[in-house]
Amino acid sequence: MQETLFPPAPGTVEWVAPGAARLAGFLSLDEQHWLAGRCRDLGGGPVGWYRPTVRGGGRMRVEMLCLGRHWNPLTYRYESTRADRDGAPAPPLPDDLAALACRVAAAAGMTLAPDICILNAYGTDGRMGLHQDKDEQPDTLAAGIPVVSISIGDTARFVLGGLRRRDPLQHLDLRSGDAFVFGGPARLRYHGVTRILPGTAPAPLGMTGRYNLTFRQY
Ligand SMILES: O=C(O)CCC(=O)C(=O)O
Repeated sequence: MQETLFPPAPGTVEWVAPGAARLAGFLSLDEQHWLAGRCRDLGGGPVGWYRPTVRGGGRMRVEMLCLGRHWNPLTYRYESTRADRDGAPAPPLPDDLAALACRVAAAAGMTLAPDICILNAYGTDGRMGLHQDKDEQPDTLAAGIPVVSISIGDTARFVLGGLRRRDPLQHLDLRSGDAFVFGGPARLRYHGVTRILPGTAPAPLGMTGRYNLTFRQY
């Protein structure tokens, strides 16, 4: 499915697949501004952004910071410290960010008790290959507890596939302030980001590139 020419009206919950919804314009501009500042501060903090190397030696095309638990790109496991980087403990997931994720999940009629946030910073040439989020606990995955994703800054071309890598892909734009939720039967769908559209961030945010926060329950 190609992205439609006109974005959906703000405040709508647009089901793109069973269990997968885009909530366009979920955050007001003020909230986006606040969240961009939170991302900047967290990423610039003492345990901040780094560019991970994955199994096989490839470097990711994003900078990452994990809150709550660290996702180790070499083992594909969640760990308490950043063993693949500097051994520092994963910073805690702040309550205000966790509360925001709960608000998004509730708007889509789902519940989540987030204890992890993977915060990604995309440059204008950033992207993320097609993958499944399946490193949380088996019970979480089996229950279809959702992943909540929030986008800030430049628009991302997001792809949502099926449960098999070769399944057809839907192309969706995720704009600044949009949320995306995938749980239930969509929890293990493949997804990724094919490109960032430079210069599309709302001017008042004064940023280039994109932040994406994905909240998960371990
Ligand atoms: O940046 C996005 O929209 C997707 C991020 C993602 O797929 C992930 O962190 O697992």
